Amino acid sequence: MSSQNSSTQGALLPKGRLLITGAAGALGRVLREALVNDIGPDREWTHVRVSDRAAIADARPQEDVVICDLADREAMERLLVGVDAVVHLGGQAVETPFEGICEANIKGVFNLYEAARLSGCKRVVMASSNHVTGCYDQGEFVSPEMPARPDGYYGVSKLFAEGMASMYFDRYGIETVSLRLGSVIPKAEDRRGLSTWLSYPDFVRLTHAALRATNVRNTTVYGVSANPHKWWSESGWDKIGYVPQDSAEPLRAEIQDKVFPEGSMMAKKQGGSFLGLGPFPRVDA
Ligand code: 15L
Repeated sequence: MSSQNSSTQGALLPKGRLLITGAAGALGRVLREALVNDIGPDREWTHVRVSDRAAIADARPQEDVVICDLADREAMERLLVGVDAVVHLGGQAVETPFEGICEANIKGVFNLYEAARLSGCKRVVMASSNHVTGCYDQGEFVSPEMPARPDGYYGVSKLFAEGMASMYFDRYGIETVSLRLGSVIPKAEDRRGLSTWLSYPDFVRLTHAALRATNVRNTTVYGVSANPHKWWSESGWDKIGYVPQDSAEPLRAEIQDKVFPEGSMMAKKQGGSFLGLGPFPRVDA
């Protein structure tokens, strides 16, 4: 899905109340750590609510913790009350049987946007994924304007999220920056990662940019570090002001031979290991 109905990069959003879903997960923890000094009456965020289905063991005094299941519509409506902007990191993060994806990533995203509409929330930063285009061949250069080619139910669910972002902007004016994240891990681990790696600091830069830019309308960008052999376009980066500073390339000698078996879908397609998952046996109720 191409969703570049975005326009200019702008100044910072006004101070406000931020919600981070998926706050107990790896990306949630990285983002919360980076934001810790930005919370307070005179800071960028006057109030930060952190939410997850799991307990948030390391919550800080300035974080308002709410345990919430994305699939619970009423709970989501309560969660969004008083929120100006959301970073949506919650949901299923890997390829699984459809049932799990459906609850967390389909119903969950519906609940998120409906709750945002009802509460008057103005901005969503959506953790989308490179798996929206995971069936392009490795080495092919892909931009957000090109047709989606999801590599599994997870990728399809992220495409659904991007569709919801588009519809909720066009109909209700809620702005979204969808981040088609690459491999957000401490360091690149294999040859694919030389193209797909997004460092933790660049993930924080990207998320900050997506939160702060004004007049983003509905924009989709790839989230990747400045890897010289990345497969994804920088389209939209200038609009939100994202400038990556890290690169996986220094690890090339160490990891370039770590690859899936030649000829396998996992070696051929951009989605890598996700192409090795499924079809799944039927899950009976
Ligand atoms: C993702 O979107 C997933 O959440 C993560 O588990 C990784 O698979 C990553 O993409 C990737 O493509 O490396």
